[in-house]
Amino acid sequence: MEPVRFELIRRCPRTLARRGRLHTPHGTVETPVFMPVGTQATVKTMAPWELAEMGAGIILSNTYHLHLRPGEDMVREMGGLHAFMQWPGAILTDSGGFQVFSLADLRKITDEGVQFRSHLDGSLRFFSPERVMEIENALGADIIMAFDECPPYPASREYLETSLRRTLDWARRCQRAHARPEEQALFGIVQGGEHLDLRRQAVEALVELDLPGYAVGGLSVGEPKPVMHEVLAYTTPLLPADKPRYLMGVGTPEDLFEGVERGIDMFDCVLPTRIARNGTVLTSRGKLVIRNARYARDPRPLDEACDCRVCRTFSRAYIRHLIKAGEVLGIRLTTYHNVYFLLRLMEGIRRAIEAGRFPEYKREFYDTYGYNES
Ligand code: PRF
Ligand code: ZN
Repeated sequence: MEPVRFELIRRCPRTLARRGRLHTPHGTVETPVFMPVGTQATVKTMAPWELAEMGAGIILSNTYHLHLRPGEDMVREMGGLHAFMQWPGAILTDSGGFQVFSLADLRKITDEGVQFRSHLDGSLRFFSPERVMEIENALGADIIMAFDECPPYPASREYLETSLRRTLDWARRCQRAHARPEEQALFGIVQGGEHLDLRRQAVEALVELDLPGYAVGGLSVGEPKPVMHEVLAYTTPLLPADKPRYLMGVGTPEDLFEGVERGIDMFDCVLPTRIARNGTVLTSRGKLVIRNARYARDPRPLDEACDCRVCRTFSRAYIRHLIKAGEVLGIRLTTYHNVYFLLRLMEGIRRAIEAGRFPEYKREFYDTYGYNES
């Protein structure tokens, strides 16, 4: 029995959008879903009960960061990641196959794995597929990602071929080394850059492994949007319809619509939490920079169309004041609202797919999004 079972409930008759349900050992997650990012075993500034209150069902955390600090042995001793951070919902851990390439110093990649220096203390480390599985098994997330290489954009065709061969070999090694397949679902990651034939090759090799889910990686790394859309539209129909598909590190409101339209079920992105900490909020009319002087005496909520606790309670003027004064509550409030905003957006998308009106819902969203000055 797979620990994570995907149930397909409904498909949009006019797009590739799907409405599904992900049954995990830590609850059922309605899809399409947005997963808030909790890199350091915390969704920055949010208590787990706040995430639960806003309706988050699954969050993402990171192998790379938790291995470096506090270390997976300590997390295991504390009962695993769920118990350690007191998050009752589902957790997915990314493999470090992205962070090693974006954060670590002095990387040396071989077929065996990646040697690198910790960005925290410079200590020498080695990640192989086997080592990463050991770490992800110790952390104990419900969904664990295979160790991959996320190549930069642009990269030469030759480099992408070599890199993909390695990523596919690593996926096979991850599956072999995975010690807890009954408790944790291992997802494979499709790479291949902008080359459709490489994407196809990646899908074929990974589907051969019959994994419980598949991710599309290597996108939103600087390529033009039309490239991402083309790769997605080409790749998702090649994947088995009865398995969940996860688009890694993608999550602007527009990207969520475009991804869902092309058959994606799961997303994660630091966007809502990151921009919240510099005082930017997502609203139904686009982004709003709350530090701006024009909000100094604005009695309205962050988003007049939002019913989150923050919007039901505080004015733009007050939140702007907190942020300007460097008060921690300010970024807690903007974070809460932003995560809530994306969770409600996904809820709206799910309802629209159920009602057979996803394309109309998308158009309605684009009609108002981006028109800030109400
Ligand atoms: N691989 C992994 N994590 C990721 C990515 C990837 O390609 C991306 C690319 N957008 C984000 N996070 N393992
Ligand atoms: Zn709100």
